[in-house]
Amino acid sequence: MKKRVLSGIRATGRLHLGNYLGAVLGMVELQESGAYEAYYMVADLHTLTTPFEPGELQKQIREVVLDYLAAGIDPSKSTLFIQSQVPAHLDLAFLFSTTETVARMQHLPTFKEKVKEHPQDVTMALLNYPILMAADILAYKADLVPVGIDQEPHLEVAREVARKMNEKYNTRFPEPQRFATKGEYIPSLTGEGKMSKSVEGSFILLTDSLETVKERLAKVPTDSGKGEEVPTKGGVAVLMSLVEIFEGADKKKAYEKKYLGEGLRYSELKEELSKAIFKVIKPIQDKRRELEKNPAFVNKVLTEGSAKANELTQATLQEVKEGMGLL
Ligand code: AQP
Repeated sequence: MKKRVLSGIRATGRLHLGNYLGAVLGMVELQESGAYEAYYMVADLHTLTTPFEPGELQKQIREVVLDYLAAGIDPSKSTLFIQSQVPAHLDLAFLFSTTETVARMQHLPTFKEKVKEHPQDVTMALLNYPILMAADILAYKADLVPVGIDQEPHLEVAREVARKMNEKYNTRFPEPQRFATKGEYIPSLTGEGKMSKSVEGSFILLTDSLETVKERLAKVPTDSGKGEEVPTKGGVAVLMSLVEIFEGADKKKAYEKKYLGEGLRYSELKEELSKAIFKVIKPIQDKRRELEKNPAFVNKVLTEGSAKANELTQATLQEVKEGMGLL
């Protein structure tokens, strides 16, 4: 039997370079390896853990589905589905929540960050986010989870839940590991924190035009372009890491040499970098336009995906309920 892979992205907006490099590229790599059974979802239930607009949700779910398919998720090789259409995720989340304490969840760095961002909206759903994520992964008995490094504390919780369930209730869950990509942490264009859908000015979207990419990079804060040490923080460091990813390590070294020598002209760097980024996202945009013309195909992919996901996860739910004495 093939090992399984599970990953998901919240329906909080269109995907950005961080989502693509940190998660989707890994998802595609594992799909293409042929060595795994891959399950990829739009995490619409996770979207409800921070403030959301009900009237916008269906549109946002669709945006993520289109971005996934356009960026290389191939429904003939991977199972693509919407999380809320697979109810075992919620059943398992409740059952798993009996293994973890409130204090353990409150101490997670991801929880603390969200509390700072949304102090008026610290809901039970937010506190329970890592348990729902453990349910997402363990429902499929997934061994590998292609996600960015920001998700590592949540994976630790998933492993903990797996261990406790196995010890207490005789289930057979593997301890899932993160599958890391080269772009496991893409910094925000503001120079502080990570690139994030919900932080305006932090991201470049996969659907951005060349002009928009240029406008976004133009706003990255820089300095005089000359100094004794190349900055390792802030806007200049962000530009350097994007140069390395999109134009290669040699190009980055050449810019660093200029910074330490005659001086670096950011207008030139940003112009070249914009073009290099757009070269990568343009084919994704072309494919997305084709998919937008074919909603029947997209609907069929999702219907078939949730049917397959439901079948598998109902078997896991049965095992857990039996182990816990509910059946
Ligand atoms: N900056 C990033 N660098 C690398 N990977 C990233 N991911 C997110 N940001 C970066 C990875 O993308 C996947 C989807 O994340 P998510 O939408 O489920 O939640 P998130 O991490 O909270 O993503 P955002 O963009 O920051 O969304 P909002 O603003 O809505 O919270 C995950 O694998 C994540 O690691």
